[in-house]
Amino acid sequence: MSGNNFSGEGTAYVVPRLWRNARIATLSTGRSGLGVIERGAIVTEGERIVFAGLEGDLPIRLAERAEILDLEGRWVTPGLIDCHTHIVHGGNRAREFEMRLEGATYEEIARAGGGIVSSVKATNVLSVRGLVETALPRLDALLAEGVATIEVKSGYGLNIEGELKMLRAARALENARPVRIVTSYLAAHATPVEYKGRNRDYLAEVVLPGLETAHAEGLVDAVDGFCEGIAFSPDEIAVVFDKAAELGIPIKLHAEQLSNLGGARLAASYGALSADHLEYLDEEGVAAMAKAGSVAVLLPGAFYAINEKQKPPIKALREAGVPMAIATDCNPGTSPLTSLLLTMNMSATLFGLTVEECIAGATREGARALGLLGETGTLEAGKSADFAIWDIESPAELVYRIGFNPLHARVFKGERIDR
Ligand code: DI6
Ligand code: FE
Repeated sequence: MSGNNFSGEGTAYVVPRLWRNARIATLSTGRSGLGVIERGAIVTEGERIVFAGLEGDLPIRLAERAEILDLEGRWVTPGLIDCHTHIVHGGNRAREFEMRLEGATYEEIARAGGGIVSSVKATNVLSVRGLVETALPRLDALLAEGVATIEVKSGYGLNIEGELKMLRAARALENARPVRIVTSYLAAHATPVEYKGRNRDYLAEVVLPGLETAHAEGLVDAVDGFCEGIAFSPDEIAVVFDKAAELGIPIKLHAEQLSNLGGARLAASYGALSADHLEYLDEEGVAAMAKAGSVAVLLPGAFYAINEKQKPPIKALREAGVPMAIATDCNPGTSPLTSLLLTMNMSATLFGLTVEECIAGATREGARALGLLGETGTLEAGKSADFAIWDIESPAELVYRIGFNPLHARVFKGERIDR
């Protein structure tokens, strides 16, 4: 895949690539809307974008020596970003899905040994290699739609070794495929059976020491938690966030998914990168997020799969200027979804996001939710050369279609990868 590096006389010289004859949606904040440039061109040098703009404005010094790739008028967007997933996990919960269709409740399923506990069992029996192998088909489904960056959470180990294994598997995905992986430590996802009714002991004996170990191994890009009646209270989550702050790790939170416990407010008080789900977010939570600059990560796949009726307060978020990202939440229980394109469609149809908000939510705002906006998420000079090339007539098609994939090719760190 390399091949455009010439080394001579001790200096490496990279031949720039000129991706010309393109209609580019830069998503640059310096431009309005999607930041569209008709008759656009992108120049990459190695892994970096060095120019993205009007082909007519191309500096001659770049154009002259570049390898030319004609995109034949196709649309180009930043590589997509799925900023909230649980793609590393063992097993599936199809049987549980069937039981729900037959009328069983979550509680009954959990009592029968199903629910999150069954995913913990199925995850902990696998090795790092086994976890990678079972995650790869899900990863490949996302990549086939032009995804370049994926956040992956732990949270189905619920013991130190299990959480470490999940994070090692997540990191290993980056070696298995051309993709950028960002990890979140989510040991505070559920209480394991052996700690039932003893959340504080679980935090003290597993979550906190596990975080120190995982961090020392370089496995943690962010710390996450599940703040919910069936999981952890704000006070308990605060214990985890205090440790994250002590270690200098950014935080994010599953908040206000099934009820309003003030999780988003708590997360915002720690300067959270994001608060995610947010169906039950109130005005106060919106204001706190706006003040902290935390991104609202919307997860319509989970909303759809559990047949939730309460929608996140999109209008209030919009009016308060809270940035909105969207993600698959790919997980075996509440969102067995591996399509970011379908997620865009759901965000529009179920939550009322505009086309622009959907595309920004799966690119620029996803990067912001991961603290990666300086590196990716828009097509601008200096950023990683991650982009998706589409066979579409207009960007709205990316959001409008249901179950159709118009990706022509993707480019990751300057290298073209055909589907
Ligand atoms: N919110 C969810 O919807 C999932 N986790 C979370 O924090 C549920 C995970 C599961 O049921 O396996
Ligand atoms: Fe989640």
